[in-house]
Amino acid sequence: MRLEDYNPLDNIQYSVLDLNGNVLKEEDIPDFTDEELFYLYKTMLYTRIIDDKALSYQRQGRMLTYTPNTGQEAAQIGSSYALEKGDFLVPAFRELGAWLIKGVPLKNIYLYWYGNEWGSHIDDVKILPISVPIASQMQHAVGIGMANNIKGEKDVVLAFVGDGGTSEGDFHEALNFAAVFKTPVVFLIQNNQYAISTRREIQTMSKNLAQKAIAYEIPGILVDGNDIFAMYNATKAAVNRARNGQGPALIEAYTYRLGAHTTSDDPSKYRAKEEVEEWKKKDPLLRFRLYLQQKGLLTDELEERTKKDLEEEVMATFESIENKSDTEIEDIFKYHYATMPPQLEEQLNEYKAFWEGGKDYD
Ligand SMILES: Cc1ncc(C[n+]2csc(CCOP(=O)(O)OP(=O)(O)O)c2C)c(N)n1
Repeated sequence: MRLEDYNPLDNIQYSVLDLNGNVLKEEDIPDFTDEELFYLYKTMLYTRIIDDKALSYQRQGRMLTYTPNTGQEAAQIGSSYALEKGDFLVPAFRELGAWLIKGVPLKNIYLYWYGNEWGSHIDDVKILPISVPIASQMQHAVGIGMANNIKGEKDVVLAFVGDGGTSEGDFHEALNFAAVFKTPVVFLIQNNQYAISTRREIQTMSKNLAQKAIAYEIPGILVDGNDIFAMYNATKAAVNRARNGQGPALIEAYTYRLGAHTTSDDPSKYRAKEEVEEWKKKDPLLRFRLYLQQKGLLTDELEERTKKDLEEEVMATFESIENKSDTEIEDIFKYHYATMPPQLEEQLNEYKAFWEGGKDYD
């Protein structure tokens, strides 16, 4: 497919499968082996189980704040599967499926959400750490793209942002510079319909978010974000053109956050149960499962067995990090400056004294 053939102003989502897993566009089915298809589904299941377990650990008081991904698996997994090993993934904070596809070990992910920044220390994977300041990662993505151009490297950057992030200045600055410098960056908006409690419709007057590409003279495409094949194809097309020196593109993955914004949020305060029920019918796992079942690649028995194995793996991984931090107190203070300034040193000493328990201080 060519991104240039799609006009976001048409406001039509690009899809390959319908809600029942039937093929809408036979010619757009990616050329995956059976093993690849199963691997993609298994990663979707893995993502869902990791989410469910993290929520239950948090409710048991065993995990800190966590950002659920349920409902957004196809947007994350389909897109990141289009990357090569040398390509960079630049996440926001809700991209669990993409981290897994890129090769981030679950241990790191759980460590991070457990409150240990060492989780962000990931060897041999081209990925930036989680970025909580909304849309700030967009600038970093463009910087990496510019560096790739200067070095003459052909690697591409896939940068994620939420629908809320598109209202930040960083988003627009990044798109502008990416277009001006023709950087190999694919911008992917996970439009899960909400920025915490602010629904997309009241956040911007644009009909869709893909059309924001037009102002920057780059291709923009609106994609059914719950369709793993559509997400893969659109991202692959954007990645290919970026690698060929044709510059950036913008993809809007139209999806839905089925769970809460974080474990501190109660979505029933700002959205109707009926709305969530409607989106449950569009669950990306359901659609892909139906497709695989029709192809004879998935049975209930295989699904149950796979789930059980994954659950055991997820629980064992969490237990391997729980209450086992070997982080030094100094780590919190050490990495901000090459040489620690006196104020920070004073704070470190106070903090150490506090933990040693021997000394009162104001
Ligand atoms: C610069 C900045 N402003 C505000 C916040 C508080 N905040 C955290 S998440 C969030 C909403 C983000 O919405 P969106 O970009 O749609 O991503 P989503 O959470 O839906 O994945 C906000 C406002 C922040 N982290 N950073």
